[in-house]
Amino acid sequence: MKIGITCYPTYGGSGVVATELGIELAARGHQIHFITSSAPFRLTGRESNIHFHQVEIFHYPLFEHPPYDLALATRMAEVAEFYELDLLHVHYAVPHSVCAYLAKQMLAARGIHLPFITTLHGTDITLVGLDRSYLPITRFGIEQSDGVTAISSYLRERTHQAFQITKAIEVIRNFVNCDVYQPRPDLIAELRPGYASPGEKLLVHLSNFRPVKRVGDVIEVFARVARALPARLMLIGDGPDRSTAEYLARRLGVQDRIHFLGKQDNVNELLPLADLMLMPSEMESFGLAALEAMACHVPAIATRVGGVAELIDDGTNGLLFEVGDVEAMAQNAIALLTDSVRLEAMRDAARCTAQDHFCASTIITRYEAYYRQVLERP
Ligand code: GMT
Repeated sequence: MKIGITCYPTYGGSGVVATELGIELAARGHQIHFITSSAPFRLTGRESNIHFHQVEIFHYPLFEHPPYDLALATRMAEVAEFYELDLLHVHYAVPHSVCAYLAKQMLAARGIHLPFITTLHGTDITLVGLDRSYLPITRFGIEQSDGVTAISSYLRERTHQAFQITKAIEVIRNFVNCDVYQPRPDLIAELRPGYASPGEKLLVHLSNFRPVKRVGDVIEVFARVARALPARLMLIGDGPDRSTAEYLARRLGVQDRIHFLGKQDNVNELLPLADLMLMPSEMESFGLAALEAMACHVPAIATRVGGVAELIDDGTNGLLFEVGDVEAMAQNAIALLTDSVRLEAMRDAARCTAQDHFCASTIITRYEAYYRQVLERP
């Protein structure tokens, strides 16, 4: 198939899923055309069957806000026509589903049929799309999509409920390439000493440091853990709450025990170094970061929100807590980190969950089947 993919190409989970999906589909022989504002960050540019079409935005002094949506719709229509795309797959509804709808209508006027699929990821439904300024048009974009997928059952229910739509939504959960994300003893032996001394436990948090991730809770939990046992923390990612995290780390006296790594491309090499992940988010429609850690043999301490329970089975492959309960998260992290038998069992269970239920090999087949289903509709 010839598939156009649009996403936010920066460091969000929806962009990661879209890019990894494109890479996996290209590896299976499909022609993938990324139509985005910049090159998706996980692309190396060396992959076969992958093409990148940058959306150029024309700036004019009259425009207080240059109309990116129009430039994107125009580029989608152009690429679809020039490269004879079979379908467009847009990730994150706002504004991508509406841009795809515009592109589809532009081409329909010229006798070209371009179906499009929207994948809902999270705040496009739970936050941004719910704002009155976006709700009606987001609902319209979803309803006009030829196919809609959501990354968890939770998000599907939430969409039906919040947008009052009856349209069928296919649940296709997040995935991870279990060959790329896996425990690597050689790499651990080589790299871990750079982050933790022998005898120290290593915790990790990976996010885009937005308020929804509650990075402050990560620091609070870690400070309690570090008071109880020798430990270090790797913070991977960057975003608006980074300086708050730095300030809090200083206030709690743990700044020297934290590696602020910023944005990293090779998280698959860093995650396996850790013993435990912290993901105390206010909301996660799924929790891709936890899945990536689990595939690397690292269980997560997370919050019982959104679709997280579709990934983490409390007490088996990770631990779940109420949002903000940093005391319980810390005490349970300490108990787990000092019980090597239980920790090892949880690490094994985490890796098994990723392998058995969320491996790219299984989930990509679901996307391919769904594409065919949408294309075969009259
Ligand atoms: O915050 C978002 O909703 C956007 C998105 C992103 O681009 O970071 O994150 C969501 O998509 C991920 C990939 O599908 C999910 O694993 C995350 O749980 C989800 N984030 C939230 O729901 C907050």
